[in-house]
Amino acid sequence: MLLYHDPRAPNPRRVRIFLAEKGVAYDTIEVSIAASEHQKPEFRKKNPLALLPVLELEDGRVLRESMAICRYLEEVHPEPNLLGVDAWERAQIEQWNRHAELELLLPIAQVFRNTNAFWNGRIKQAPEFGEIMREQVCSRFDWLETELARRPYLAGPRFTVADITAVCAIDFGKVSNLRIKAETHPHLAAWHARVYERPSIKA
Ligand SMILES: N[C@@H](CCC(=O)N[C@@H](CS)C(=O)NCC(=O)O)C(=O)O
Repeated sequence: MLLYHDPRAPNPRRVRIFLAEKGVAYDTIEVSIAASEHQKPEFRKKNPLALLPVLELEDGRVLRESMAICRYLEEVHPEPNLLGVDAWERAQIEQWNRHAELELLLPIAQVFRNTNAFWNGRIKQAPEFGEIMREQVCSRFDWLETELARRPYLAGPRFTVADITAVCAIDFGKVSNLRIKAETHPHLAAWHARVYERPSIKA
């Protein structure tokens, strides 16, 4: 398997952590977003949307969208389970993973895209919208603080894909000065430290 990724981008990191948890060997090709390599016709043959990650199988078939890739990997490498073992747990994990995508990763990415000089001249920016998204992220950190006071991981008692999405989102916030602090968010910070005990986090 071959993963097209950018080491600095959050969505490819989700897949790398997922693969590390599964213990699956794979090769990588770095596609630099900063150098606009993802816009080149060669990469667009893999993903016309010019987005990372893309997973290419041995037979040349390609998969894009982080969760589609994770679902495929879970089917072909069922252990350790990261997407749920029964109807209730699968639904819980889906719910929390969607929360992590829509309530954390999306607004955090919007802060970056609309306020950071990296995107100057690359996309149209709306800094005011970026600042509105910043407020939303801060309120979501407060909300997660209350949730994680009740259980060790996002979707329940064990580590799942929802934690992978959330940690990649939160870490990506740092570039926009969105940080969780132990003084204001002790349970969220403790969860983050717990996730960082896992070797897969270095992937
Ligand atoms: N929903 C997609 C999102 C993919 C995505 O937005 N990837 C970012 C990197 S984290 C990207 O390639 N951005 C390049 C750009 O916006 O030009 C997924 O999870 O795969």
